[in-house]
Amino acid sequence: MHFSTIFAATALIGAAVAENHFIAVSNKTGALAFFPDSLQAANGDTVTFRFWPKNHSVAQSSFAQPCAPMQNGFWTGFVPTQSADVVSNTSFTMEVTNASAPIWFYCSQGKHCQGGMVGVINPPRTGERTLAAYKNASTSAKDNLSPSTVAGTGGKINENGTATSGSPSASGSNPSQATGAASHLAGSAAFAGLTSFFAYLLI
Ligand SMILES: *[C@@H]1O[C@H](CO)[C@@H](O)[C@H](O)[C@H]1NC(C)=O
Ligand SMILES: *[C@@H]1O[C@H](CO)[C@@H](O)[C@H](O)[C@H]1NC(C)=O
Ligand SMILES: *[C@@H]1O[C@H](CO)[C@@H](O)[C@H](O)[C@H]1NC(C)=O
Ligand SMILES: *[C@@H]1O[C@H](CO)[C@@H](O)[C@H](O)[C@H]1NC(C)=O
Ligand SMILES: *[C@@H]1O[C@H](CO)[C@@H](O)[C@H](O)[C@H]1NC(C)=O
Ligand SMILES: CC(=O)N[C@H]1CO[C@H](CO)[C@@H](O)[C@@H]1O
Ligand SMILES: [Cu+2]
Repeated sequence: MHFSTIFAATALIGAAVAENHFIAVSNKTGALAFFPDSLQAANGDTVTFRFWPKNHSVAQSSFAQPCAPMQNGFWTGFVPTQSADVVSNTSFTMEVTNASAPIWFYCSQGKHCQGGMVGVINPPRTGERTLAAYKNASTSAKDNLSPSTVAGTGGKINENGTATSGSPSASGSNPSQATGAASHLAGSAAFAGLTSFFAYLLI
C-alpha cells in the first residue's frame, strides 16, 4: 500500500520532468527543412514531428549514409496534408532512450534529402560528425530511399490527438520506444496514462 503510493508519486515526478520537444517537418511555404534541425533531448524525453505541406516523411539514417534508412531506425511514413497551408492532424512521437547516441534523420520524399531536408537529435558535441557535414554528404547521395518497415516504426503515430500504434502487432519492431513513455506511469494506469500523455502532447 505504502510502497505503491510512493511508487506512483515517484513515477509522476518522473513523468513531470520528461520534456516534449517538437520538430516541424517543413513549413507553410514548403521549405525543404526541419525546424529546428538540431536539438538536445535527454533520456526519457519525447520528440514529436509535426507535418506541414505537402507530403513529407521522416526516416532515421546513419551518419555515414544519409538518405538511406538505418536498420532498426524509426520511420514516420509519408504524411500528405489535406489543406494547403495547415499543419497535419497526423504527427509522430518517439522517445529518446539513449541520449549518447545521435539520431540522424531525413525526409525520403523525392530529392528532399539531397535538398537539405535533414536533421539530428543529440549531435556529437565534439568531432567531425556535425549536422553541416551530414547535410553536405546528403547533397551528393545518389538515391533517396524510404524504409520498407511499417509507418510508425520506432514511435507512435498520433491522429488528431489519439495515439495509435504504427506497428501491426504489439510486438512491433521497437516496442521499447513505443511503450517507453508508459514506464514513467504507475502500474495499471499505464495505458490510459500513455494515451492522455500523447493527447496532452498535441494540445
Ligand atoms: C519557411 O522556411 C524558409 C526557410 O527557412 C523561410 O525562408 C520561409 O520564410 C518560411 N516560411 C514561413 C511561412 O515561415
Ligand atoms: C505521398 O508521397 C508518397 C511517396 O512519394 C507517395 O507514394 C504517395 O502517393 C503520396 N501521397 C499523396 C496523397 O500524394
Ligand atoms: C483536423 O481534424 C479535424 C476534425 O477531427 C478537422 O475538422 C480538421 O479539418 C483537420 N485538419 C486538417 C488540416 O485536416
Ligand atoms: C548509447 O549510445 C552509445 C553511443 O552510440 C553507446 O556507446 C552505448 O552503448 C549506448 N547505450 C546503450 C545502453 O545502448
Ligand atoms: C562535402 O562533401 C564533399 C563530397 O562528398 C567532400 O569532398 C567535402 O570535403 C565535404 N565538405 C565538407 C565541409 O564536409
Ligand atoms: C491536434 C489537432 O489538430 N486537434 C484538432 C482535432 O479536431 C478538432 C475538431 O476540428 C480541432 O478542434 C482540434 O484542434
Ligand atoms: Cu520532404
